[in-house]
Amino acid sequence: MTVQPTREDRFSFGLWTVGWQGRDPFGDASRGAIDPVETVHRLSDLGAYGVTYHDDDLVPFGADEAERDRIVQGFKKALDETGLVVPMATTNTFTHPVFKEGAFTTNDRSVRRYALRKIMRNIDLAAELGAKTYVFWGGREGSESDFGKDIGAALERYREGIDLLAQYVIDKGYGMRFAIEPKPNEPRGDILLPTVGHALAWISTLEHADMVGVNPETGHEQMAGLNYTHGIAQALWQGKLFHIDLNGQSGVKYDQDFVFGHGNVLNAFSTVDLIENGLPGSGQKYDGPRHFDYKPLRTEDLDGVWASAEANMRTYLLLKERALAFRADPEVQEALAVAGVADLAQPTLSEGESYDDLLADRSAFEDFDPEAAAQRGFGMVRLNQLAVEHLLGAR
Ligand code: ASC
Ligand code: MN
Ligand code: MN
Ligand code: MN
Repeated sequence: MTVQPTREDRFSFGLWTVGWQGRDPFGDASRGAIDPVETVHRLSDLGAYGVTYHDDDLVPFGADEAERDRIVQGFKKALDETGLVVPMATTNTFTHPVFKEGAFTTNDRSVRRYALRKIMRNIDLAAELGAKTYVFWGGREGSESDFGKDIGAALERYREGIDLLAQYVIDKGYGMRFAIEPKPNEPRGDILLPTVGHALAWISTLEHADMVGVNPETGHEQMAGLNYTHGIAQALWQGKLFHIDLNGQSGVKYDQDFVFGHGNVLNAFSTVDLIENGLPGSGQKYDGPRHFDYKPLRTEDLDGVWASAEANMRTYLLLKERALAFRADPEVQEALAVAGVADLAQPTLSEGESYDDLLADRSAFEDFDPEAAAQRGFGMVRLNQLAVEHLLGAR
């Protein structure tokens, strides 16, 4: 069983993931900071291909130009030495208290203008580092009071901001795409664009909608009680799955950011199956990085941090192996046929058939026997059990 990650697997990690020091609302940091240069080397040794960052993960907030330059040069040197790439970058518009009421959508216009400048500055750096995707996670865009925010105006300002940044990227020739990352709540009581569906609908209103997609995070959809695999499937079908944040979550509660698979493991299995096998009916397949956005548990020491990074990749590769075996199993293929899964790819009307033809087709209604059709068993439980048995390594 080969579970050794390689560059071809295209695993990537945020600096902020392994770098999380364990600070939570109830407790102080339980670990020291890790230098980004060390992170690049450790991730490379573990077999990852990419590293991602928020501006402030790399260069501490408020550092002067000379310090910024020194840090960026050191980071670039580590990338050169290891061959690691920066596929994606993003902005921290949530930690500093200046963003406590929002960034794109705060009621304070001066903070909105400052946020745009902070983002543009990091987009320049992201382009220099070769990033092709720029993520927007609007953790502070939202409210706790339904009376404190004009939601319509907030969505307009969000649109104004993303439209401006898209125009900036086009004018600069950066060749970058944007990915909006939904989350229902935390840190704000209610966050704007809370789910993949909300984000997709809002994206359709943008001036450069073609260059804006989504970056769904496993746990964020599950915090809303939703099925992550369905969410990324719809985004994929709409040509909008630009990036993914894989992690683990156990039900509807605070954002746990567990290791991928440490939570709803059956859904993690269907997630990997979808990523690796695509949507058979429409032939669409995700081809971006397998990015992990998790937090090593606060209980871990530094050795535990690197072991947890490895755990994400091992889990992914094990699930990938199971997914391939599942698809290749003749009994699974038979169960899929009984369930009629592939039949759904057949259009409901024949080619050239009109609704008049449908109305004239007596077999579709007048002679159709709904009682007989209702007798059909789809064998979904058997199919699901086969998935569980493959997942458990029993087949
Ligand atoms: C991001 C992103 C998140 C948050 C979180 C910060 O950029 O994708 O989910 O920031 O990781 O702790
Ligand atoms: Mn999260
Ligand atoms: Mn994320
Ligand atoms: Mn996160």
